Amino acid sequence: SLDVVTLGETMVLFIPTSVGPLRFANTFEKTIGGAESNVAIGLARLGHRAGWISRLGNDEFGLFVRNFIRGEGVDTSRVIFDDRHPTAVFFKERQAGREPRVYYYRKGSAASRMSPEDLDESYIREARILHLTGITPALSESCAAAVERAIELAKKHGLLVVFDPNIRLKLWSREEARRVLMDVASRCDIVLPGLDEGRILTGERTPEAIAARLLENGARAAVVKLGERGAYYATRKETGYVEGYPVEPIVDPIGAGDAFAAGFLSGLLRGWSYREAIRLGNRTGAYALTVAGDVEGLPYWSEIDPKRPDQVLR
Ligand code: KDG
Repeated sequence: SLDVVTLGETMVLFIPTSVGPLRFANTFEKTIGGAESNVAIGLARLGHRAGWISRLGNDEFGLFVRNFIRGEGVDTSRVIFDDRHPTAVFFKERQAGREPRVYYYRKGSAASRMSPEDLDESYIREARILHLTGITPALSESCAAAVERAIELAKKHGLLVVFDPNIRLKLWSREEARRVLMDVASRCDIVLPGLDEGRILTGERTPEAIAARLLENGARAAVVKLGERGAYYATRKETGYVEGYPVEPIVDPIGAGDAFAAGFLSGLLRGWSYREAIRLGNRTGAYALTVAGDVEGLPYWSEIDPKRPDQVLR
């Protein structure tokens, strides 16, 4: 049985070896990126059993993505290979001193064809936590329906449902993202927005007001991620700030939210308090900042030295 089950799209990711406009980039490193598989890989490295549900093209890149994720110890037994639609790819454009730009080639991908029928109730039922992100409902109507079905099954079988809004404005407008994601969030137990995402979703400015609105909207807990300043959380019983881990220099912030989710969920699975789980999430998030890819920075449990809780060891 699984600790965490998740579903979403994972793409082949090409990262130029040079900095500057993509049109001049001639050599690339090939890896993978996908918010949900990033979280699953992070959890597997921290010692948990994670399962990732998706569709991949029945093509070379599909096999690469599956083998990569499976090689990290994530269960991929429910991945469906689609003969008619391809595996998606995306590119990062490295910009000096700034966050990389992302270019997707994902329209009509195999994963965008995910649907409620792809979900196996007996598989989901066995897990303790369902992790979802707001990327999946942005991919297609059938993906949005799959997310709804996953929530329904999770509730039926008593899983904790955790939701990272992961707003991707290359996939839809602010207005649509807000409408759909607030609706999804209303059925989830824990919501994990970044500060900017919280502002888009609720129209509020401060972490306190954002978290309060997410609780009113239906969540049991909200954690607003504040980068190097850590995170603010609120439940119906407690609120507070949990300090962060400044990292210097930041190589690439993309994927830090997923690394946060992996650490946070690991803490919850270990039975820790919200505060302790968020502290671990802040720490695993900091590791992700140290590399250009999405998953290469995710720490192993053996690197998380509990005797040195204030340190990022790399
Ligand atoms: O959270 C990181 C993700 O954004 C990245 O891996 C790619 O899943 C991805 C997406 O859709 O942006």
